[in-house]
Amino acid sequence: MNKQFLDLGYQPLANEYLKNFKSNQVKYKLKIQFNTITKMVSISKRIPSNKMFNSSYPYRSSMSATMRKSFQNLSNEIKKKFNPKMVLEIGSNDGALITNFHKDKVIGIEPCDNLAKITLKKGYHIYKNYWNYKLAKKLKRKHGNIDLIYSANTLTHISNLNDVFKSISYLLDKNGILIIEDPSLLECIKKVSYDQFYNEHIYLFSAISVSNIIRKFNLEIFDIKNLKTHGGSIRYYIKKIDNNKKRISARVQKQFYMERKFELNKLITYQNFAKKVKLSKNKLLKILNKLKKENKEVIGYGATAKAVTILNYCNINKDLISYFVDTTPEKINRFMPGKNIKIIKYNSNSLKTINYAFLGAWNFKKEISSKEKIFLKKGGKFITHIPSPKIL
Ligand code: JHZ
Repeated sequence: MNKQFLDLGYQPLANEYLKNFKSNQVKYKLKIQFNTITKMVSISKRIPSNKMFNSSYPYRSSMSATMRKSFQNLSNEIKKKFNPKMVLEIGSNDGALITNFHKDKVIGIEPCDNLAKITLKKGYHIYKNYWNYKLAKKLKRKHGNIDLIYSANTLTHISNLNDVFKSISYLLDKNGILIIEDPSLLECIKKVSYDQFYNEHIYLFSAISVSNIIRKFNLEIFDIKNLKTHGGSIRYYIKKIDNNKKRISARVQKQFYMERKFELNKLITYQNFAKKVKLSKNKLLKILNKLKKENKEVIGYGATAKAVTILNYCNINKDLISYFVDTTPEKINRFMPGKNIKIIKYNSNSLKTINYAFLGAWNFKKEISSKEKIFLKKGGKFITHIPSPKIL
């Protein structure tokens, strides 16, 4: 049974960066719910995939050194540990992972035409499709069973999870491995990172909820890795239940233990989280309003989807954050969704005359801090809302 616990107000599509600001940009009610039976946390209103993931999707996985390194490390691990005949990536984006593999040993699935083109041009084998059973059948006819399927930050974006895992289980070799990684619900609760919720993130996974759903399709988690990426993610290593060759790592039980310890299986945890979200909003607004009173300019660093949730939920306008800087070509000279706040192309002088920068990309704090040593040295300050709003 679904129980709503958080209302983040009206939110535009998190990656709909308009060229010209429109005060009537379409917004959707964003409410978050917990299923007391499956223990799944999800948003209550689903937007059709083709409205969000189309030929002008701006998010590029390879825009940060941190993510490029993470995908490179994973591809080395896959080659060394599993040595698969073929890797299939669901949601290959601009190729941050697949370009680490030989062109004949990897297939990408990417429905966004602009992103698919990037890897197609490099000679990779890409299917410009949404992931579903029909596609899985087509792939099986063409390539046979696949021995390694990988997906990062994609499956949580697909509404019909039963179809997702049914299709994977159908295509995966009986001794095959499925690796998925997505932001961790436990980390979100601990860090009060409510900005992990936006229309694209239909689900926020925990080991408990993933395990509950995949079991229906003869799949089980055999290992888990906690990652620092995207504000705390979990990489799940999954196999078929009837494949007894792989033993279940102790890390899996440890994760279940931690998630139960933090009571991720109980509604009250989410109700308490919702209270903390309200406090976080008030505290952030207090900081920004105080700086405004003191005539201090604040800019945003990293025009993230996450920041869109914050701006629209807290009703932050350009009087509080005057503009954002970002490196993504697809976002530059556009407006933060739902807000009259412009995104300016980042360059090494972007922070030269700036004193305060709000970390929209707080998940890259380490990478950004080491890049912005001069800013910090001259007394520049970052502002973050994680885990609690403060000037760093
Ligand atoms: P980043 C997206 O969310 C959307 P976002 C999506 N739904 C998802 O699941 C997650 O990714 C994984 C910029 N930047 O990765 C680049 C700089 O400008 O936190 C990006 O626009 N300079 C698919 O948007 C943004 O910040 C820098 O030095 O919340 C980071 O976006 C760095 C490091 C980043 O994802």
